[in-house]
Amino acid sequence: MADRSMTLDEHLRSRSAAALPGLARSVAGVLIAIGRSAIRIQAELAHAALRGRLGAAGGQNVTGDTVKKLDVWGHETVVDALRDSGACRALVSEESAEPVEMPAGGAEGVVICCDPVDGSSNLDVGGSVGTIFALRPGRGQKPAGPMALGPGSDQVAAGYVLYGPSTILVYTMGEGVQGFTLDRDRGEFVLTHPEIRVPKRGKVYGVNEGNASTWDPGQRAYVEHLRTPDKASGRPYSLRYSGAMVADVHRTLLDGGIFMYPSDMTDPGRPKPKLRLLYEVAPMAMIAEQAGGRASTGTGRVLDLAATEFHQRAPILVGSPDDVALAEEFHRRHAARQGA
Ligand code: FDP
Repeated sequence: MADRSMTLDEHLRSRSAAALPGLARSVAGVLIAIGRSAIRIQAELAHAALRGRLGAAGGQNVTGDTVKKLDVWGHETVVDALRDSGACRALVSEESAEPVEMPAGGAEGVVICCDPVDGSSNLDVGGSVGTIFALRPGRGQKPAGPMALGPGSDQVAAGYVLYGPSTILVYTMGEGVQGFTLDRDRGEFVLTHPEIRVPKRGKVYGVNEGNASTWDPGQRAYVEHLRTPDKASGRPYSLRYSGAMVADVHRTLLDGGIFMYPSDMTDPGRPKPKLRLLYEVAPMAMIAEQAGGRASTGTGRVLDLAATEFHQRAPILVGSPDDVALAEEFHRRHAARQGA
């Protein structure tokens, strides 16, 4: 039975002591560092308008997004916390074209892929945002950054922090999914959501429907199916979409249903996905699977997809296992029809 008063640090220390000594200790050290940086980020978000930190920093990041002041600040905050941990060998961040190497991370140090402030279009309107991260073994390599490449099944831990009405840190080390809420008075994350399990099926879908004209026919048919009333099978589903992946995936994990960011298929020969594989898609896929859910590209398991570039993009359909399986079925049927 999980102890609900346990702090994140206590929880991680108890888990890593029982597991592999070297790597597990580094994983715990880096997760503790992420927890510390999250406490700084949530405080800064709360005061950003007062400190003149809202708005654009000027320029675009390597994937072409407009960079906000808080994106830059969040990246630097995460870098500082990871360096201090002494357990991280490299950081692949949305805000840095090349990995940030941290040679002091030690032979057992891990490589982390992170989007420090995800959903940043919500920043200036007081919406929820998040931090997403995934850890892979550094294997003592120099430089360590390339160890972030390869399939998502190489990830040894993943998680996110949701900055909303409360600050919630959810993580997995490959043994289920645990959620912690920040107790702002104590400055500690406390276990509030032990052993999160995603419902087998939900009643809600989340997708940017403004992009519907760019979807392939299978995706369009699936969403049309969800919108079509049928009492017996619980349709229509409700639509919820916040514009921040962390908030949408968190809701999906707790309440069930499906979150989707399919590729733009305007040119069917050149699919254009939006979300980044290493620090958005693959971490959320690991969390979903560890919670009993499913994560698909539409045609295959996300965690089997091998990253060959640091800022590669991929489509994702993630959530309740029955909902994602049905979405895949629609994609399959329409692909077969097109091939016939
Ligand atoms: P944002 O561009 O605001 O950082 O990373 C991408 C992301 O947010 C996700 O958090 C979110 O789910 C998605 O993009 C929103 O994209 P759209 O505005 O295209 O719907």
